[in-house]
Amino acid sequence: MATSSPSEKDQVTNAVASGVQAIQAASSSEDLKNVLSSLVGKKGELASIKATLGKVSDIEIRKQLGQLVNDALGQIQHAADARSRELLAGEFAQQIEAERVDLSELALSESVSRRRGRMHLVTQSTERLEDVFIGLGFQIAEGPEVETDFYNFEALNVPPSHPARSMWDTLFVESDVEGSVVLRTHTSPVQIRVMQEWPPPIYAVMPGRVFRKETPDATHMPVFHQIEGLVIDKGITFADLAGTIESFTKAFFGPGFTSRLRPSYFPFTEPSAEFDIRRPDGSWIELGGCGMVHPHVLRAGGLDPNEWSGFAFGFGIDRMAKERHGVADLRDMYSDDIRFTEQFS
Ligand code: FA5
Repeated sequence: MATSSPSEKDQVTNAVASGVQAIQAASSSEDLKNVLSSLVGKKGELASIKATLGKVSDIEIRKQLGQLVNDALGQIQHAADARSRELLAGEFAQQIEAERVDLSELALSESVSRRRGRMHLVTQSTERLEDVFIGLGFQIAEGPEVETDFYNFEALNVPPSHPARSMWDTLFVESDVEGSVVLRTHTSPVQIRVMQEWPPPIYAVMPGRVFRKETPDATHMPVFHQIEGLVIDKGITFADLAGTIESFTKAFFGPGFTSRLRPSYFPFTEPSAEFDIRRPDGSWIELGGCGMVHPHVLRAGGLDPNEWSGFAFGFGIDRMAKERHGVADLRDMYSDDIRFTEQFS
């Protein structure tokens, strides 16, 4: 029986031995991939032995040699698989270590803690307003942003087709009865909800987001924030309203600021006023509307106007934040432009 020559056998054995050695020496999965392709690829030593098989005339020897080369390829692949598992496990452990976040270090590192985020200017102003009003004895209430026409208008003495509806450009929500659900145009509907739910006397402020169909400009946003105030007690007069606005002005803006009320019109208050505050330099800023709660509104809230009286006010938080931080354009506060936000961090 014919056998392959010892030199060809040795060649294959040596190729396997040096191949396995190269595989063991591979230092990364990437490296291993290259080593393996040079060993078993078309230009590898085993491939060149395989290529010579065609020239071996003895079929038996050709078969033996072919088997030998195939076994050698199998051994190399086996060694490569084992090395690959080792390398991957090491690389995975390395990756976990590299991505580990040491939270204790993060809290201690000054440079990292200086990069902390900050609350939005409007959130900061809202929290400060809440603090000031809590200091004046008020409680905080909140209401839904999606409101019924009843709470947003009707209960506030604005029946359908009332001309005052045009004071607010309303965004409607699709509903079974067309026009009966709106995105609240102001925080005033929360007055009604509070009156219905809280037994008087009531001293409450109600901050929140409101929506109007408006084109954004330096002083107008389609989505902005208001804070509503409601006081219901026995014997409340317009003087209490003026006094509260003045106390708030001094507490929020500082002792150098004063307030004034100008006659105005809102369907839910009678009499109604706009209130402005005077800066120490003598200039005025318009803040919002206010007035004595209209008897129809007290009734919608379930209160007897002969027993209870009160005042309400509502002003724009975004414009106050703009004023407090010297921001020229309301739109900048919502731009998420890093050059803007960095100024306040
Ligand atoms: C009202 O919304 C009344 N609900 C206020 C009120 C409450 C009056 C209780 C009486 C009693 P007005 O539409 O004027 O009123 O809005 C109040 C304030 O919200 C304005 O003075 C202004 O500061 C702010 N504001 C109004 N529209 C915008 C807007 N598009 N963008 C930013 N702020 C606005």
